[in-house]
Amino acid sequence: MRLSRLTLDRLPEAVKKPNYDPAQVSVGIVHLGIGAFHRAHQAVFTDSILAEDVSWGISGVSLRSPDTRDALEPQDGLYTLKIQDGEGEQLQVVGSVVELLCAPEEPEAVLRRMADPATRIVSLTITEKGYCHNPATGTLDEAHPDVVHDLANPQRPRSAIGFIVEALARREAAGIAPFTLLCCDNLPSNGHVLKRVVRRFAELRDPVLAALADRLSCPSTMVDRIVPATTDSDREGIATALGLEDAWPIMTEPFQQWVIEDDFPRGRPAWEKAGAVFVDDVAVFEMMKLRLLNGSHSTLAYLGYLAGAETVAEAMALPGMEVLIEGLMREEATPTLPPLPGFDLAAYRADLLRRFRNPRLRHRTWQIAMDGSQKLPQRLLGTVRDRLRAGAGYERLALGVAAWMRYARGFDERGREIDVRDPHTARIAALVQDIVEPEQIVDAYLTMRDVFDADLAGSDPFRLALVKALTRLFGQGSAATLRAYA
Ligand code: CS2
Repeated sequence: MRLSRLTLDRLPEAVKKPNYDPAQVSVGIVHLGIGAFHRAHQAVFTDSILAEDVSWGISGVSLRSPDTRDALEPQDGLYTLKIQDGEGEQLQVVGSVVELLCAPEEPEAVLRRMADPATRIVSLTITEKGYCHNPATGTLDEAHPDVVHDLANPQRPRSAIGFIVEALARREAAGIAPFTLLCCDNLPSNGHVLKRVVRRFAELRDPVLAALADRLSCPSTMVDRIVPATTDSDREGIATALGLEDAWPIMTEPFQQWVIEDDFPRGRPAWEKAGAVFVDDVAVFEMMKLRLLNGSHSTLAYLGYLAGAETVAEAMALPGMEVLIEGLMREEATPTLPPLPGFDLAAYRADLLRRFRNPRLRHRTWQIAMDGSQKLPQRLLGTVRDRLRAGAGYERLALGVAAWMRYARGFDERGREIDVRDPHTARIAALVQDIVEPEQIVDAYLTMRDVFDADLAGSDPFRLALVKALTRLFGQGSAATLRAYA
């Protein structure tokens, strides 16, 4: 038997259930990119407030595969969240996702939902590459195949940006005020990045639409919760615990954080009642999270993978790793952050180390290693740039970047092929796969101007630091390089 509205009352006592009737919930939010992260984060905050206002249900849209819709539709959108760490676990069934759509199969239904007057917020978790932007500059990549496609076929878009602009055009034509656009991806000033790419795309479509985009509210947010991909063994465990099948449960940690700029002209859920924090300016929080959490995560992922660690917890246990990550955060990244009055950064860092050690989450280094070309600029390279300007050291950051260079080249330390997932896998392979000299490898990577801006690419000290780190990685391997920090 399957989890659904009909079987909700069969759930064991200990499982937390919706404290409202999911059948009464109507759509107020369209979410683009209904992956695991959204379902462990924004959907859970929303679930907590639906008892007070059932008009904020979520229509979850996949921009690529039908998998999530196919898994959740037979379950009326219900799914299980398993929250776990070394101290225990809690199961919760979430009911805030009340509709599932697969954009490539039903683009018209998606556009209709986005243009519906009841839709007041369109939120996004489409990952870094979903913004079709140049990661080094944050501007629209006008040559991106999806951008080219959507400009040629504005009524049948493929990208999130294409959907947003077409939906806004339809609302405008029908005299319906625009929705608030809520970016929930790990990008610096994510609301600004989103607005910039939407505005530029709108301008390329029609100058009248650009004026519309200018008036959009795009609050920035900082989102945080660690959510490893679900495995078949997770599914089996959930089926046993529930006594019901759930085709796509979500695994996560107890920690959750959401900092949001309060700019919602068409209203918003009272997410603060679920623990979200509303502030005037999110930029500092976002920078702190990107540089401390995500910068460490990527470093752990590349060095860990190369040293044979399958998960983040295993990578943390490698001799030297924790010292390296702690030093990267405290000595190299923290001094680059603007002041955060009243915020205890030392406690934040200690908490991150504890979260990375979570023995119950099997967060694969390979998962975090994905899309490095899109992630490195805001996670590690911006920090390096600030350190360079300050005349300060960045040896650990450079080691993280060099580990990406070794990883993305496509072979592990035993010469076996790595399944590198990145929009630029082929381009990187063409650049560096035939070269073996660390110096030449570094130079080839530094030609990627969408990753390394002219400042970084032209810096001799940075180049030398990369060559030194990459030489160590090729000469001794990742585990021995790490051990030197122990
Ligand atoms: C991770 C993030 O996959 C990755 O690149 O660094 O998804 C990370 O787990 C989240 O940002 C935590 O909030």
